Amino acid sequence: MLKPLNTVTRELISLDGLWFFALDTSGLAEPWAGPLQTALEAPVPASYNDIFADQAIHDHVGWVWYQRTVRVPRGWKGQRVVIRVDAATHEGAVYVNENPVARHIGGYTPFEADITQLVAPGEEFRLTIGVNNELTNVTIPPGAVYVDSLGRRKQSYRHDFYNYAGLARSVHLYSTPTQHIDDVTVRAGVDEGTGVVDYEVLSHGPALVHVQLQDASGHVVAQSDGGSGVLRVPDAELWRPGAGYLYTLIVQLRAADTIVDEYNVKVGIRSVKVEGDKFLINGEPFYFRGFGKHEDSAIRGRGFDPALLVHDFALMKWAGANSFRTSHYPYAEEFLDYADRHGVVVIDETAAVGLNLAIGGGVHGNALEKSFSPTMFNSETQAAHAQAIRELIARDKNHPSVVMWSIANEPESVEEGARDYFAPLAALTRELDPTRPITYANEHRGTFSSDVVADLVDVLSLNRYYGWYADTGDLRAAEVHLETELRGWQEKFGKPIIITEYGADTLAGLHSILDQPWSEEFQRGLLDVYHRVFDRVDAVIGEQVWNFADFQTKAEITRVDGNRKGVFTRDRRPKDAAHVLRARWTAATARA
Ligand code: BDP
Repeated sequence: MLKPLNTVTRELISLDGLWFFALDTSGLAEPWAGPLQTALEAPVPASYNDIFADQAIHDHVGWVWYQRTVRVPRGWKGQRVVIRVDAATHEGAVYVNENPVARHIGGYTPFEADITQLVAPGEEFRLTIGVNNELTNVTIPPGAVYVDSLGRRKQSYRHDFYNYAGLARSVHLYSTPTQHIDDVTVRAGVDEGTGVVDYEVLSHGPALVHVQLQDASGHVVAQSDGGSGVLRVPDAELWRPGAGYLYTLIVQLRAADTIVDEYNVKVGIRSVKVEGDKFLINGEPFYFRGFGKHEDSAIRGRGFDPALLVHDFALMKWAGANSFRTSHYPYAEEFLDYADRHGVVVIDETAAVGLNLAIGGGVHGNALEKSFSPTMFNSETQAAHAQAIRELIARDKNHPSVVMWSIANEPESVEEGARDYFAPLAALTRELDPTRPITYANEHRGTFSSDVVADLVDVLSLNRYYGWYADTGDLRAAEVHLETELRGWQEKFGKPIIITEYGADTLAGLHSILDQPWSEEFQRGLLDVYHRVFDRVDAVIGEQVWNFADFQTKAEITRVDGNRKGVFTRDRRPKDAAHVLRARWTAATARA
């Protein structure tokens, strides 16, 4: 799934802006059949929930409708016309005038439709996109829709972030020639200083493939003909953490002397490998410092905003972070493009969060029934999960910043059924991408002795809350228990360990001289404890604090206007803990 681009043969129009908007409760039988009868307008990209001052829209369960008119540029005669939706959370249905053209389930990956036959250059058409926010036991992430005692439809879910919905990323109309490039896969590695770039091009039509690799100043360093091949770059300038050097692969379809189609892919030459308990980037041990994040901000919800993107990266750099995890879903592609350019290391996660009846929103409970069973997370859920993995890798495979796939967050990993559920998914991930290590984020019930999934992955990613959910307020006990557990994992598996979550809810401005949960001092103190332990356990090769910033959740009595484990507030002001991280992480950067 190639991201739409302007090239010498392709044009791109953004359809972002204000669209007409209506809930399906407005009594419209076929909202796509004519102009939407509504007074509401919704911004794209943005989640719709917090935009209107309206509880019913905020809480809506089901379909909503977006509509606008689009004029196809008259210069697109003879071209293929495609509509591309970067994300419709969680199900999207696209109509061109009254024609259904695309239907897609999975709220965080793109989809598109070739609409050439339905539109005419120079003319307008009506574009309607339906978006459904319902989650069930067979969607990724899972959830359940029920009818409450007042007869209202409600959505429940087990993940600890608000179920924001709508068109939170861009929508584009783009053109390609009829003979065109369908897909490009690049796998770059290093062989004793020589960059080795394997490429594969899928194209439509008889034209021949020619590829050229250019360095950052536009010099051709290698080229080749044919749909697949290997390019060798002596003395390659490597893509490194902190220095995202990028080459450009220019892919052309050529017939006689004309360029039939052209597409460009940024290429970072780097190697990634797990060896013993080390994570190697370009053969050197890498230590992950950073955060679990969310796409989350006031008003926009999960809506993409380039100002927020640049600011978040700036704050991560200020703190001395070198990496983040796309917890708990694939982020907008713009995040990865930026990370590629700036040398930020990414753990890329699917939206498989909440496959665990024993926890709800991080608050631990007891499972009354098994998570993996024919009536709960079953073979249909597993098929949806496999599809989520396929779409994640199809979208993100060419990004050098992505060094590892995380196939799930905190699934049930103790039950026997977990192994049957995850073994095929781990195998699928490896088959789709043999070049990157894989992991999943483990929750605390899955200890080194009870977890039945950990041996399927290369890196042990542990989310741990000693001092918070366990040993609440007791940092001395937290230190002992954390260290004992980490040593247990180290001895049993001999694999690298990243603590992919650790932290404490903290109300900015609340202070205490005691170990008082929710105070700024407690958050700092907890981070200090964890850092001391990490520095004593050799297999620990990374620390990613939960969370970068406070974020919205569903209404819960354990949440105060959302989850407050942010090191920054929701409007991105530092709590005291941010300074602790900055001191530790910038010192580490200076040593490296
Ligand atoms: C973990 C989850 C994360 C939660 C966090 C918490 O992975 O999504 O937000 O705990 O409870 O269970 O803060």
